Amino acid sequence: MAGNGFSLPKPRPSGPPYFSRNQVANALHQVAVLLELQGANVFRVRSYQNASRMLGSLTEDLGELVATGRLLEMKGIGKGLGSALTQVVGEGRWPSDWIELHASTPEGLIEMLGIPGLGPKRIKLMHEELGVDSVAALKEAAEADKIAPMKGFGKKSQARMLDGIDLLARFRARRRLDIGLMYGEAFEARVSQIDGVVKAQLAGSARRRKETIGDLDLVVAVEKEHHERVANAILSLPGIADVKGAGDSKISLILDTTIFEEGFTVGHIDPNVLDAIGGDDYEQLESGGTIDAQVRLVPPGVFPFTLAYFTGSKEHNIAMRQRAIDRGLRLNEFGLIPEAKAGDLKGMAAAQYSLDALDEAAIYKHLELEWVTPELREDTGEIDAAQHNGLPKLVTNADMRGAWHNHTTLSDGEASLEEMANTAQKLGWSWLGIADHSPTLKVANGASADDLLEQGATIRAYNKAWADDGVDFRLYHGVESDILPGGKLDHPDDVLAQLDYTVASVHAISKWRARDEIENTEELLKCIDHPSTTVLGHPTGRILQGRDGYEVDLFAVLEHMADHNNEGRLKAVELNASPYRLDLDWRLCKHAKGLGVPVIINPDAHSLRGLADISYGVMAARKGWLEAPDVLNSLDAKALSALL
Ligand code: DGT
Ligand code: CA
Ligand code: CA
Ligand code: ZN
Repeated sequence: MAGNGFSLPKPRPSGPPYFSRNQVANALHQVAVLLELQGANVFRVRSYQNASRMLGSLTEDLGELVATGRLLEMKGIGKGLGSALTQVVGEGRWPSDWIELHASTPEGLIEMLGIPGLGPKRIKLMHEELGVDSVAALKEAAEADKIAPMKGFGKKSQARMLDGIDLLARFRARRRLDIGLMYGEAFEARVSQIDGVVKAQLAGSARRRKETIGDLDLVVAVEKEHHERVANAILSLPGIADVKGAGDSKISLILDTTIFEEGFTVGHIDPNVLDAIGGDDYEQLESGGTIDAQVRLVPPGVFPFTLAYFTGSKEHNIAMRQRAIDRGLRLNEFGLIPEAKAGDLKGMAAAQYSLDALDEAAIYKHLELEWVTPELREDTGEIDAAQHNGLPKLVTNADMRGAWHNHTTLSDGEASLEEMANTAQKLGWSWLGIADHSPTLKVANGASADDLLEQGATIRAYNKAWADDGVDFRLYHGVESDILPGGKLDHPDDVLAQLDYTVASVHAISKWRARDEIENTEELLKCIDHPSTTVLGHPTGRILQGRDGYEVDLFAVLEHMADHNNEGRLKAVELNASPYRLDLDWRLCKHAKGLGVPVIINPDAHSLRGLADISYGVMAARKGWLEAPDVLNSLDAKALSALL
């Protein structure tokens, strides 16, 4: 198994149609790629590509098209392919030449397809000419400078391959939260629907809302006598690319995107940043990727203990277990067991003496603690807080009344000012801030001072109209100013002074990454001192799974911001909510809060859908212990305007 979902899925046990439209389209695409890898005739390759694309864009039911024979009449489906697909959908059998094609293609070549920017044609060439047959072999060849001299390759493409290999390695290891959650929620929903499942719940880092997810952990409550049947039903769900191990109570799987009936939609990021980290290739890597999942089936009475154990974190578990030991109790995935009764018994045998717990809250109660919300279970003080009634009342999506850092068509956004305002109102917000890019950022179509001020006039007109009509909504007018050398802002002071606020952000990432922490920190401090700087945007510039941020001493930066706030000048730090960024990191939110630096959760939306990414920022803020009063988003327009 190459880890990028290159395999023919198993038929659904429920009968025809044995495969979904998605699965068949995917299989056709893979056949085309394999044929190309093996150097087949271009027309043959193209016929599979076309058929895949055609099926992918169908709105009709595939089962019906096959049953009525209409599939055979469709343009782009020849006679041979038509009867092959009829067999696939109607009988649940893949054509033997497809199976053979998969079996005869070296795994290493398929693995290489996962490298961004590298297609089957060039893989085939390198295989034939240099004998490169795996990612590792390619890396070695590129490092030994053997790829560049090949005809049609060159130094640049050799360097890109090395970057791509690096990227692939990162993707392999972990997936971003938005992607992990999308898989996790789809998997949880499918397993929940299986007959005999009392409850299925996602645990692990996904439940704790970590910014990246290693593997999914699903805990399933099932009466013992149904374990085997439910385990089999899980194994025949769509979206399972491979089974790494399966017993009656423990299943280890690899999921691929065929788990999604509705396709694959994840969070958003600036179009130019996406380009910088690989553009379409990067997105393709994401949508063609897989994720590992571990499933545990347990009797319903044990479920809360197993759920708590596999939610973790490991550090939180260790602290909890110590607390249990202090009370003469043994805490594990099977129960909370008095040592005196358990004696030498182990595992489930000891668990018959467990204290009862109907839910997780009961486990915490046995240990004289309040229930700790999963986001906080990182052993950073939550157990102490839970003991002393000191857990924070965490911010929620419902607390969000607006956000400041969003783009329109004036710079690189997809939607107009009007459309953005409408969508914000539909989200139930009472204000929205517009902060388009500044002139220096040419790749993002940074707006000139004139255009910016004109946008301000439009905004004032809207605000007046809403006020006259008694509509409880207003726009704020800001800018996302590049931070220029010397910590300077990207517009003259008199222009900035006409705005409601300025989000100052670093975009010349490679330059900042080439410098050391001291220089970078000094530049940021200077920029924060500018009277117009209101918000420090995406403070490290990191792209999760994409690139590291620049080095900076954020403790010093936050302290500096705190000094300003103490003297009555609003300096807020952004928690950029794009799931690609989640920057400010949640680990630093608590420090910002402790220093009294306000946080603003910003979707950095470049489209209408991008506004909804704020929910990922809320997840990170919760993980960082933030409460509604700690984030500017919770203020109504009156209170916010007063701060400005
Ligand atoms: P991940 O998958 O790397 O994103 O992170 P997690 O937290 O999901 O970790 P994972 O999948 O290895 O294990 C799930 C949970 O199971 C983990 O958060 C805590 C628990 N766990 C795993 N191994 C141990 C262990 O050795 N000791 C303790 N106390 N708990 C463990
Ligand atoms: Ca996990
Ligand atoms: Ca795991
Ligand atoms: Zn932005």
